Amino acid sequence: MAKAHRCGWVVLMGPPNAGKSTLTNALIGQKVSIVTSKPQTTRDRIVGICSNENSQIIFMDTPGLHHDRNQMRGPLGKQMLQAAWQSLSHAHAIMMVLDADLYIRRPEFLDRDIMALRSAFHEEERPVFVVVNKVDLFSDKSKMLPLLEKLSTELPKANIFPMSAVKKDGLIELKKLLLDAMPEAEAQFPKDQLSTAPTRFLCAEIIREKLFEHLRQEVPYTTAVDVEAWEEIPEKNQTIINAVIYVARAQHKAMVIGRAGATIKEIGTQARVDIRKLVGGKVHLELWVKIKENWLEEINTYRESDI
Ligand SMILES: Nc1nc2c(ncn2[C@@H]2O[C@H](COP(=O)(O)OP(=O)(O)OP(=O)(O)O)[C@@H](O)[C@H]2O)c(=O)[nH]1
Ligand SMILES: [Mg+2]
Repeated sequence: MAKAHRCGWVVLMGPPNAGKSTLTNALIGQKVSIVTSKPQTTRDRIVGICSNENSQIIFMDTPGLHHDRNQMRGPLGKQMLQAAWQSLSHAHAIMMVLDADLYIRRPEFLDRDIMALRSAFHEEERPVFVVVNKVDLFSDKSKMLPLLEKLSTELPKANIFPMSAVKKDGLIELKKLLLDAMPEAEAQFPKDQLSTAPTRFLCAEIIREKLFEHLRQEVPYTTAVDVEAWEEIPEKNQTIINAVIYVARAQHKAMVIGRAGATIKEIGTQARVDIRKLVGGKVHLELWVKIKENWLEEINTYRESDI
């Protein structure tokens, strides 16, 4: 008898910088969500789709939930919280991603984060997977035992899963467990579709990733990117893209541009390499920096209408 087709939604949630976007990309096998070493990189729900002949799992990567609610104030903070909690309501299974290395170095942070987890998920009926990520960062795996014990005591119904998203250790096993948790259903998206995000949005995200990588302290948090113009010239196999980097202050504009334009040039060069992989063919990328003091109040980023 033919195997029933499974299809369902999985949400990735957790504290900032735990590796949710890295894990999303690893599960999809392609980069759909940007990754940086700075916390609070992801600002929206990012949907990545993993299909094969008998199944389709739709992953929702979400913004990290900061333990300090004050860090998630204002329209941007509100939007980030909303993206995370709304995604949770659509999920058939929940994946909490935690940074194992952080809790081994700073055990007191686990109590803080586990309290939030317990209150959110102790009566959860859906399958909960607690991914204990970044285990590649320490060779003595016994260091993990107190952490695993505490998690299984506090979250007795959860499936605790140590792994490394960067090294892809444990990935196949995790996918199998997730698949078993998916309902029998037909595919909801074409099997070759990797994300529901429009290419223009993914392009703006790539530029934002490079801003996070090149700018220090609070500056990347005060920037937003908007792709204003997009022109495809098939006869030249070229895409011309104009994007605006919004900053909140004149001082930040100078930092984004850098001395003699060096920083923005580097951001543009690196972004173009990744955008080429996304769109194929030649890419001509023009970046502009504009000051818009209240861009944070006027957030109008891409919103998904499919769920
Ligand atoms: N060593 C190691 N580093 C990892 C692993 N997974 C993620 N990282 C690193 O952790 C940092 C944060 O990764 P992200 O995937 O952006 O984390 P996130 O949870 O999506 O973060 P926010 O979007 O800011 O909430 C990056 O520097 C990653 O390279 C892992 O398994 N091992
Ligand atoms: Mg992220």
